[in-house]
Amino acid sequence: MKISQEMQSAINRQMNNEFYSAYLYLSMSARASEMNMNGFANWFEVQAKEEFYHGEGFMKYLIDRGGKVAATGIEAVEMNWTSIEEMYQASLEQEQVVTADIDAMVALAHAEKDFATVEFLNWYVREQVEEEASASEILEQIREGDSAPCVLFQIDKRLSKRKLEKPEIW
Ligand code: OFO
Repeated sequence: MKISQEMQSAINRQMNNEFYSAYLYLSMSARASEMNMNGFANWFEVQAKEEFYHGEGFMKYLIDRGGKVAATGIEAVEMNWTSIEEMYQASLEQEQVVTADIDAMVALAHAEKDFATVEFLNWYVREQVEEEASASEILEQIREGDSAPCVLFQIDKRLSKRKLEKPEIW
């Protein structure tokens, strides 16, 4: 079964959204580096690379289904965060938007009886649980420490150890 035009548009939109997430996290990595918070910068950089794989996953799936990839412009990032806390708040908000978008795609796939796409999207549904949980966990830790420098430095040290693991999406 060939993918529908509506699903093709939704996948292209979501591919763009994932690449925007990559751009967003890379921008946060730059800001964190400017603040000499190199552990946070590492975490955001790894996150940006993961997002690239998420976007690429949509692209490859669309090709496998005989669809046409549309690489439209990626939105500019408003880099006006003044603290690490604001960056994690913005991360959490972005992940909540992505979760809602993926959920809407799953609903569309069910309505179209496109079970291959349902199966494909299930990976992203599970991934979003993790994405929201990790952003909110770090945000809470920062808030519990009341953004005190010693707490921030401890978290920074821990996050410097995050390494990229290429996800097996499809
Ligand atoms: Fe791709 O999960 Fe974050 O945005």
